[in-house]
Amino acid sequence: MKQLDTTMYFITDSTNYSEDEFLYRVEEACKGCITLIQLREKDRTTREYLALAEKVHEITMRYDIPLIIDDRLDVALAVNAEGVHVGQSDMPVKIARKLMGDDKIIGATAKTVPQAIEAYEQGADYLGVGAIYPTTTKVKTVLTSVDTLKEIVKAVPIKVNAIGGLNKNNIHVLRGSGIDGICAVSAIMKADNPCIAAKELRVAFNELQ
Ligand code: TZP
Ligand code: MG
Repeated sequence: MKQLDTTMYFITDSTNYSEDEFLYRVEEACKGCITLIQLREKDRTTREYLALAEKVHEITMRYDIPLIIDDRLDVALAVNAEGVHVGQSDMPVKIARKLMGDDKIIGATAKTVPQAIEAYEQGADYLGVGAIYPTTTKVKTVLTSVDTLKEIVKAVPIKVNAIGGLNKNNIHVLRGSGIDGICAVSAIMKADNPCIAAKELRVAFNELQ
């Protein structure tokens, strides 16, 4: 049975960190009650991505936190990660599912109800929906309204997470939206203490319920 709790989903960004500092922050976040982690690297060669994924997986396995690899099915399969996340211009969910098998977690980005339904029908386990707020993280995205987020939650039976510019002081807009969890990059990655930041964000999310 695959384990999937998307409540506090930490997405990494190694930009501006030495490898040691990055891995330290990943481990601190793992101690801070995150439930899922995604390695998201945009500027690395395949070999660099692979090497980093192996190191991150070694950490996440110790904390029993499933590791999702952004975009790269080959890297996910090579390191035996627990899943992959695909965007609208990445590998279609249907093909990702065929290549990864039923036991792996497949996440997809959706910004509209039709995209969400398509991803669900093709076999996605969860959706990331956003950006809810403008973000400083390097990403090509547009804003998604909380109303659209709510419509997506109603339209599909799989887990739905909100993403984009979220922190403990602004997630109150998600109250009553029915989401299963939140995704955060900067709020944890750039925090003075990623462990405390992850805990605080999770507490803030739990308070919405
Ligand atoms: N997709 C939509 S917004 C985003 C991604 C990957 C980045 C979110 O980063 P942050 O720092 O939590 O705003
Ligand atoms: Mg992508």
